[in-house]
Amino acid sequence: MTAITIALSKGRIFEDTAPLLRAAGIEVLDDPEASRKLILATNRDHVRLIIVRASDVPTYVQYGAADMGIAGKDVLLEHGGAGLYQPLDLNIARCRMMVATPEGFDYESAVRQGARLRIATKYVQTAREHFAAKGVHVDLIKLYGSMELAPLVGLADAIVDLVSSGNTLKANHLKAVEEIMPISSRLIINQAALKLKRNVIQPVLDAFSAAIEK
Ligand code: PRT
Ligand code: MG
Repeated sequence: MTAITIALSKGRIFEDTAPLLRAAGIEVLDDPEASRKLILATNRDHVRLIIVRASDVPTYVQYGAADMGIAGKDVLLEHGGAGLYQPLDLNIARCRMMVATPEGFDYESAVRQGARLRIATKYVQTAREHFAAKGVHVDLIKLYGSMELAPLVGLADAIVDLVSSGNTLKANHLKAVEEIMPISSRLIINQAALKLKRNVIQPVLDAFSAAIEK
């Protein structure tokens, strides 16, 4: 039988995907949180998982090193989506892409006055498009993590980051001032693999589609 490789990140995406895989008859045999293995076997001989950084999932699928994968819309917008077929919003790992500032910062009035804002973010493409559409001039500062720190130490006026419970913002005396977009994770498929391995990929796609919470 044609073999397929599915790329996933551990943590919330793996946790939310395991029930969907189960619905497709795929049981993962190792626990990615406990195991140091990067290639995980499943109960189906022809299906294996690879565990990669969330932001690397589209790259593995784009180049066909994985046939399919699951990635957040945040990650897909930064990647650009080249070579990827994105048939399904899985409605998992949901959160919101937000602009956030220190509690005492008057964002509305800074925007109204046409101030130039320094924005720290991991999501430079999304941030650039958002502020360009609003006509706000920004200097974007690329960070790779802990964006919440940037306004606290004078690196930036505001951040663009993902928010789910809001606890991280609150703990750092920041407030969300604008929603950019809701975020969830999508199934992505290598365009060539979809044609060449449709016999294996289509049933997984159908099972996911039937199992997702609308
Ligand atoms: O963690 P790592 O640096 O390896 O990579 P990653 O953060 O890209 O991966 P991971 O596994 O943490 O997230 C994978 C995907 O989950 C992201 O691409 C999003 O699509 C989605 N997701 C859903 C989130 C969140 N919710 C989320 N809350 N990703 C990150 N966060 C972070 C956020 O950046 C902030 O630092 O959680 C913090 C805020 O959480 P609250 O609950 O305090 O608001
Ligand atoms: Mg993370």
